[in-house]
Amino acid sequence: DTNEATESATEPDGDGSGGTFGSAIKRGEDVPLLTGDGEYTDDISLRGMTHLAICRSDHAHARIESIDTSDAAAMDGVIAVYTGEDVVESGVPNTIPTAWDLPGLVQPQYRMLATDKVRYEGTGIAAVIAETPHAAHDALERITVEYEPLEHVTDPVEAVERDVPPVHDEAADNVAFDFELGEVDATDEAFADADRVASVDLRQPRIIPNAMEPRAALADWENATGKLRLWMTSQNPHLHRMLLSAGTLGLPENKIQVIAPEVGGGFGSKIYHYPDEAVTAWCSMQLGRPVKWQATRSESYLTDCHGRDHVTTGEIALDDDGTIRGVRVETHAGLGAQLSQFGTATPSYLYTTVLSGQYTIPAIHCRVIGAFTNTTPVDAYRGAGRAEGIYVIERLVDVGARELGIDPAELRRRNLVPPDEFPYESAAALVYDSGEYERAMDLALDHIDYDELRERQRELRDEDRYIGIGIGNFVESAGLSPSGLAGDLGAQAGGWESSIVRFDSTGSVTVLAGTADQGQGHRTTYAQIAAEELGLSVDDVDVVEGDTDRIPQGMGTYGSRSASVGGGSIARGAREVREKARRIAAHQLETSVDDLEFEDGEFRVTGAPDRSLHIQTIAHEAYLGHDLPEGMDPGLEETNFYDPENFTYPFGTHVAVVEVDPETGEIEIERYIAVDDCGEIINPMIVEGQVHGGIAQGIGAALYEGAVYDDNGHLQTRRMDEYAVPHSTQLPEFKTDNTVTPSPHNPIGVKGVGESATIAATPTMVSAVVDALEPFGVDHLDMPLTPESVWRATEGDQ
Ligand code: MCN
Repeated sequence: DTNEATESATEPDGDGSGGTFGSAIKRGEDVPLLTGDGEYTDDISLRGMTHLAICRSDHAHARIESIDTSDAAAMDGVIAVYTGEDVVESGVPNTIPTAWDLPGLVQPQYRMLATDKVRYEGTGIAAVIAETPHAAHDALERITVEYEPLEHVTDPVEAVERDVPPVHDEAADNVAFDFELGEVDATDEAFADADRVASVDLRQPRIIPNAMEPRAALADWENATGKLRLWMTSQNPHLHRMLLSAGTLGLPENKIQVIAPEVGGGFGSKIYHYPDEAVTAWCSMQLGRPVKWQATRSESYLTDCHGRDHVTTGEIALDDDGTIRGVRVETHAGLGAQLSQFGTATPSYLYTTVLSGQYTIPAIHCRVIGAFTNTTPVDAYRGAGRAEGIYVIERLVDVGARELGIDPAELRRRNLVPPDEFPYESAAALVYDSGEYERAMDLALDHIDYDELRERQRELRDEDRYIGIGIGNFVESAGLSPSGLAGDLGAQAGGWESSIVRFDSTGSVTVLAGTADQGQGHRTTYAQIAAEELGLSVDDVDVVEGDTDRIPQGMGTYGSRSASVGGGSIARGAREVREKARRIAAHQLETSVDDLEFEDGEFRVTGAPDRSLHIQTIAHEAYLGHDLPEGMDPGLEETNFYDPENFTYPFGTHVAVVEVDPETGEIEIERYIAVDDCGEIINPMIVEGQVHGGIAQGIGAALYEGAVYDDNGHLQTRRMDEYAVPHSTQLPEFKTDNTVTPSPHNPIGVKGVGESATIAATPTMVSAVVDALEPFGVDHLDMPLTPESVWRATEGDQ
């Protein structure tokens, strides 16, 4: 039931296309990655390189009384020890800026190294530079910091409601923002008029992203040219260049080169501009020597931005016939101790705007209180905001179905946005581009013979066996554009993407893309897009990403935007290249452009097929420049900027079948079906891989994961054996399927897929377990659904 992988690039098959778009071509990038030839940041060494280790606070909240670095500085191999005061004295701007403003946002100072207070365990206080990593880490032990401990708070509700010393003096009540979306009066009215109201109180725990490669940076400051080269684990080198330049280091962008070599996973955590990479760069600028920093695994757990951390009350208003009349939500969102770049956008716009899910809901109102807490900063983790929002609406639909005694699939069906309503403007302010929600839902339910399985569920209950069927319908806003809209809402960066499509004189093509892969397979899928447009084989196309000096502009990889925005840009650029080649062909074949057909890379004169020129021959001619149309410049390449007119809206339905053992609380996942619609599919095998990974992370969040802070504000889950991610043996075989509803506004009809399954899997799993527990009167259970919490629920103790 999976897509067959072909051994190598498929041959072009005509119609102006290489026929490679849509093929399950094996990922070209995998051979070096799997054989150890991939070059990651820590694999790079430079002459005279030094090593950085960062001294971090072991208090959650404390005033720094003194820092004594003299013993550390005197150790063998130690070159320098710097504190936050040294950074201040150096005169650099020294801010870690947010990238998304909100009305009334409190933006406290965020510096590279703390000088006055530490606000979460892991706050950077001092930097040790040594000849070896070991010497640098050993020296950390010799730094003496005296603290005056302060009361701390880790819970976003307590932060706002309890009388605690504020995390930042600027926000006395710990409220960074108080955000509202939707019509409060219309929603109140809908609730007053509706036949029934159901509600749910829920928590979405903090998730730690767990990329396989911990963050790393290598900075090389060149005194002679005043230029900084920075290799780093980045999902968006151009964004890092922008954020580092003016706000942090005081350098113009053309004096910074950011290079992201191979990056071993990100899941959002490598989008952000953290203090650590900036400190690495600053230390190199001080010493005039290369400086490398490689986070340890525990350091990553402690300092990589976490995800989620929501405490929510949701209500749904319904009529007896199952019509949803309104939704009302209030959420406390934990932001951590500092504002990460998109830590403001994630729980506000990205979260609230998907609260309509796949349904026609006339009235929606949501309030989000963004709270500072003494914890690691929180930002976008795979599914960012959309995952949290879809979780809320799907839980609400389930409790609503229970309240009305209507089957949960049926209640969903009655409220789906019908296909002829697109483009559909939801009450949560999004305009969904296209969708066939019922088709995808039916396909998913057919895979499990839904009605029969419901029957079996009833029979098994008589035998004290408890199976549950969970349904997760999702729609996702992917792509984060257009730029003008993002700007109106507070973004400090654009939503466009840029690429260069370049033929060389031998007829090979290089695609230079502003996105940056961390495992998604861009080198393969981008080659497929360009090859398709140019009538070539993917073997003719090289894809380059992740170097701001080679690729002048870009925005990066997040928000499942690379295929639609990056890929859209490449397709547009390739089409422009093709049109220039057509004009050269027409000129040399002495015909008009309208008389040329393009097939298999060949321009043929209509009706005279022996008169033809291949696009690769034209590339050679374009660089010779001997015989071009009058006024045409030589060369065959195009730079494209693409700013889409809307997000794309992937959607689908996931279904899980579980059996719960009430004696032990153990959950057995019997079936897992994922039907995803990401528009036109560039590479079905890569899409399936994305869905598999996404489901694993969604199931992880539902059943196992969650950061735990103890009473002292210490992170208890700081190692792999303390933070449970699912093993492959704990996951069932996934059955994946697709429907294809093209995005009408995207040049290649694609929608994103990178986050879809993470968004869908979490509510699907919770829905399944709660469904199994219906005979025990359980309406909702908070994640993670550990055996203990499930067992307690069966005992009536929730
Ligand atoms: N694709 C396709 N056809 C489509 C849509 C996508 O073939 N209709 C392909 C794309 O060409 C790309 C891949 O699927 O190779 C994912 O595309 P897209 O949905 O555009 O997502 P991005 O490439 O922008 O990746 C970002 C997304 C996010 S936001 C997170 S988080 C995430 C994810 O991707 N983190 C990942 N998937 C990940 N996969 C790996 N291996 N590692 C991560 O850190």
